[in-house]
Amino acid sequence: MEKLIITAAICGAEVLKEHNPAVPYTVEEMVREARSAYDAGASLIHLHVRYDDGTPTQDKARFREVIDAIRAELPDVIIQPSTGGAVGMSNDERLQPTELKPEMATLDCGTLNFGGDEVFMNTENTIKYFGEKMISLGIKPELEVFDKSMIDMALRLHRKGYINKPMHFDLVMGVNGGISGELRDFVFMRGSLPEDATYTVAGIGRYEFPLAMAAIIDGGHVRVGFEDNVYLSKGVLAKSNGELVAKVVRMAKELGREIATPAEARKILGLTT
Ligand code: KMH
Ligand code: ZN
Repeated sequence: MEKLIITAAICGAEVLKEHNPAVPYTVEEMVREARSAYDAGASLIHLHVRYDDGTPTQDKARFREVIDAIRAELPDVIIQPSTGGAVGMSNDERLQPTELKPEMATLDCGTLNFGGDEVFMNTENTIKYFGEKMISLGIKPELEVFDKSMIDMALRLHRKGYINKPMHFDLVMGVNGGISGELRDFVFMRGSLPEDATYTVAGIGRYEFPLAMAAIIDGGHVRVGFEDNVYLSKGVLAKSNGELVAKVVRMAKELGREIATPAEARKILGLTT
């Protein structure tokens, strides 16, 4: 079985210090959290950025500042900026970090309710626009799918030339508005992917570790981090993203799955450096 790529989604756009005081906002805090995840075994950082007061932003200059600071400490880690940003941002606002030509970026494959009155908008034309942009800049998309219909959309847009193969999916499961994170849902989602695709699973909240376990057994990859879940176990806040990564590493070791280095992760994902 392939080695396990662990992604750390260290910050997100919605989670706050009120939820867990270790959620990073400043550049220094972002570096601290990236390092803790890397040292524990993460090879890939899924990156949102904030201003110092915690406000989410897709500002290119802020992304550059955070990426440069992480790179200075962790030269080989894969950095994957979000193009999802936060609910309500415009397409061009969201796309700003792609101008920095990262190796990867997320590409969200459909619209979904996001709790309360929030709607995370990704129309077909938005997905095409983002897909074309990533192809033109040589960026590998991580296809964020929050439901089965979004896998179908990604496959349709691949056939139309907006997304290249080999495709890499992130099965985001348990968002309030998307598919839930039960094992039957995982089997359905995973079974709907093309044979030549790779995937990672991001279980939200209490689904994080059960779905990590399922993906480890299945040969998939795993995403954890404060963006998705702030608890190490029921009622126990994680002190760092690294603690969440370390738990996945322990689970993988018990199941005999080795952890990928960034170089090995690049090979598995077909990234060129
Ligand atoms: N913050 C969510 C609205 C992504 O990074 O591409 C979107 C999100 C997905 O987090
Ligand atoms: Zn994200």
